[in-house]
Amino acid sequence: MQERRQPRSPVRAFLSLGSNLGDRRGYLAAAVELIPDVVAVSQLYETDPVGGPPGQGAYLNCVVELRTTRTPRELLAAAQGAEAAASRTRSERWGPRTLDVDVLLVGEETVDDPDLVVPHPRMWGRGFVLVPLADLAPELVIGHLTSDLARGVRPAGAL
Ligand code: A4P
Ligand code: MG
Repeated sequence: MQERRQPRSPVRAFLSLGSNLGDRRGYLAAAVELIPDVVAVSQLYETDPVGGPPGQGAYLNCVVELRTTRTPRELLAAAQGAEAAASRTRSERWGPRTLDVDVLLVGEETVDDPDLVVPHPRMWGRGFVLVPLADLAPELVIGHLTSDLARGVRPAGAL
């Protein structure tokens, strides 16, 4: 008999989006259209770059919420599809980019593979992730979002 996959129950998932090159708002808006199962979008925030080469421009960041049955790996593929559609080229780590989409959380699932780690290992120490995440799921950031992290994250209106 053919093996069947257990149907997955829908869970809340969160992806973070960032852009600091070109038409930043346009890249974020196009990505939100491409990412499947989006049910909510945070406010936009203009944020000081964390890491990377000196002199790069400020980012626009937001977080999207999904209600989804997709696996973390399917969501990584969707994230990378959205990056490719924004003509992102990978040059240097944390360098300027038209679009970066990271998988933050997929329900309670954990993944620890070389090319995919969920929850995103750096999310809890980053204001540019936690401030927009707090718009959608304040209960998740309690105990993580300090005033130090929120510094350098400025409201930039709705998408
Ligand atoms: N990867 C592993 N886990 C994940 C995950 N949960 N979601 C792998 C997405 N990707 C994941 O990413 C490198 C590899 O991470 C991918 O091939 C994927 O298989 P990348 O997007 O190619 O490179 P990167 O983004 O330059 O590196 P990295 O380490 O992912 O950087 P981060 O942590 O994403 O940080 N400052 C501000 N203000 N705003 C920003 O948005 N973003 C970054 C990037 C740095 N500084 C920033 C911002
Ligand atoms: Mg990334």
